[in-house]
Amino acid sequence: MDRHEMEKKLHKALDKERFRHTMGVMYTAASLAMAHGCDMDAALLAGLLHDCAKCIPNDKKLELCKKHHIEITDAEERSPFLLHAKLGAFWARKKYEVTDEQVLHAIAVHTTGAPGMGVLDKILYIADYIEPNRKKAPDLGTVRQMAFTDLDRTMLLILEGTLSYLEEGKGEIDLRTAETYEYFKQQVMQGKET
Ligand code: DGI
Ligand code: FE
Ligand code: FE
Repeated sequence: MDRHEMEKKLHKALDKERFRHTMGVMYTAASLAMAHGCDMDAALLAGLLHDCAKCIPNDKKLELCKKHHIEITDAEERSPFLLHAKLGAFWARKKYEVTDEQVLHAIAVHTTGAPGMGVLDKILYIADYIEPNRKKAPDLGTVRQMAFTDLDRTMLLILEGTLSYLEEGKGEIDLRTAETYEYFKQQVMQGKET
């Protein structure tokens, strides 16, 4: 299946706003790939499909994960929207015929992040946060500028923002998100020492 065919399929599967966000993430991921010497086609594909499982009811997400033996953490059980990342990777493989494991991994970890994330994983995570249609975060200007020069520091900045948002009582922190934050804190500290 080529990218334009996928786009048509997603246009039906997503609501208008999610589709607009998807296009924003796709092109932002491509730009970040250019800036950081990463495969642009992989970035486009990851951006295009990252939220492909977003627009289904939460109970259906849980049901589908159980049916397909996709692991559900305690935090995911209580906040099933988090599962759209793992389920998205599953659908990217099954419904959109993606075989590139790096693309599938980037989709699977795009919401919580993961320790040891690769370049494509970071690009998708960051593109999701900074794409032009996003307007809510207070530090977006700084994050957008930093994204084109330093992926690790950008990850840390976004994770700090996400954790403080969740700590305000906006949601339960998944273990993965906390581990990812610790990982990037280490990465950035080590980078400063050398
Ligand atoms: O699907 P999108 O809205 O485009 O973006 P996303 O998949 O990155 O999801 C963003 C939301 O996920 C944002 O509101 C913060 C939330 N989030 C990230 N990590 C965690 C989390 N929510 C909870 N409850 N726990 C987490 O660890
Ligand atoms: Fe998402
Ligand atoms: Fe998204």
